[in-house]
Amino acid sequence: MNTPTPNPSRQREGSLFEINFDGLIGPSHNYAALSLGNLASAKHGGATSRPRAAALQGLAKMRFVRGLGLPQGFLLPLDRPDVGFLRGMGFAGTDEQVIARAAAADPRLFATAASASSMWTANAATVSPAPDTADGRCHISAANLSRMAHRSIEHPQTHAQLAIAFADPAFAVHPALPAAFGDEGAANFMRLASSHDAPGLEIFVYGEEGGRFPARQNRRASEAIARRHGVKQALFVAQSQVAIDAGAFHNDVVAVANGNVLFAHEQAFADAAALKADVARLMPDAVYVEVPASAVSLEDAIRSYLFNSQLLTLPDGSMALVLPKEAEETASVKAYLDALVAGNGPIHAAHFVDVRESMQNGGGPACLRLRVVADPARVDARFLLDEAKADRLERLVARWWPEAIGPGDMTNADLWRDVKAARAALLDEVGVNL
Ligand code: SUG
Repeated sequence: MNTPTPNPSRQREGSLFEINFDGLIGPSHNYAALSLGNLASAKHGGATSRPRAAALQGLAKMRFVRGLGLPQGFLLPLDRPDVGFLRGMGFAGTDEQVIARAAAADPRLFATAASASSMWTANAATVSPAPDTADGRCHISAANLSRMAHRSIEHPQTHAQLAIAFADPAFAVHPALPAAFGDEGAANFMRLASSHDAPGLEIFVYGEEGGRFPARQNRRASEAIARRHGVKQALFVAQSQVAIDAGAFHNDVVAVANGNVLFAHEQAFADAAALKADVARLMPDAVYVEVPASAVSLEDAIRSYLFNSQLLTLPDGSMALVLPKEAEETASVKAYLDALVAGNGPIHAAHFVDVRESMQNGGGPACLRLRVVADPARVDARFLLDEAKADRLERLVARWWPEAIGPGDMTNADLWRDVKAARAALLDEVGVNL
């Protein structure tokens, strides 16, 4: 990865920017095959993870995006294993006893409590930027992630963290919706706007039950979020069953939007023609870049995570994709991208980053970030990244994060003691009490 020189002088003060808040990958990162319908997670269940390498890969990606001249933030990993959850499931004793007892008695339940899944901050919340909302505030709703047990326990801590990072009155931070209505946050949400600080068209993408895998996003949840955020222009769009059945457990596996561009696979939506017509009507300057199945099959798109890329507007106004290495290594996708950036379309560059540790659990570059359109001066500065902080975080990870976690380590009490100590060191470094 070549890191371009940052150019912070291009950032004007007092205006709105898109800030990517990446999940700092937690020390408990492991492969437990917890996500039905997520093919990468199923495939790597029981493999040995490398938490230290994972977190360093994530930090390298943050540095890279910052190096493109864009502001960069991060969110902290949640406290794992979640002892409170295990106590609720009937395990008692000291924290260490709860962990040891749960790990021995019910390995899958324990893995549920130990997952580092909060790294995928695209699922942390849905964000409606201020220009889109009736009261002119940026509304942020923590996602309940209720369709997967290990993810459903994230939202109380996530909400608490978002309330700290976005405490300024420019933001309204809401708790998660009731669990009956599955909500996956920004992974099932797209925004089109002429520029980040212009009023946008918010597109909420839901799934319908009845297929091979669970549909995680419920239409009523999408409608509730749009209502509570006071979104002025919203569309509600169904994912195609073919895509969910092929492993597109979130919409952001088959589509991504940025600025006035919607980049999507031909088979992403149940009724792409209707979506195109609505977008053209509501946002005449929108550009719909559709990738035909004849160029990239749904299978190749999902395996390579072509669409789980960050589509970014750079300070010079051009657009670039930040994609996983797997996209470069998939012949059909590489050929498509070469032609795309060479053409006259709106996307001018493709950069490839190594986030393999996250990819093996089904999380690409776009899963690892939550986009918040905001004035950086209104965000709690502890959650913003600069070079010096990135250096310190890398040193901390290198010192404290476990090198590897294999299936045999899950009952190792020393490992979990180290994992808790690693997060405590991080919180101490960042100065956040969570
Ligand atoms: O929810 N994987 C995550 C991946 C989330 C990707 N996010 C977006 N597409 N925005 C999930 O399925 C796997 C954990 C395990 O199996 O150990 C996991 O939770």
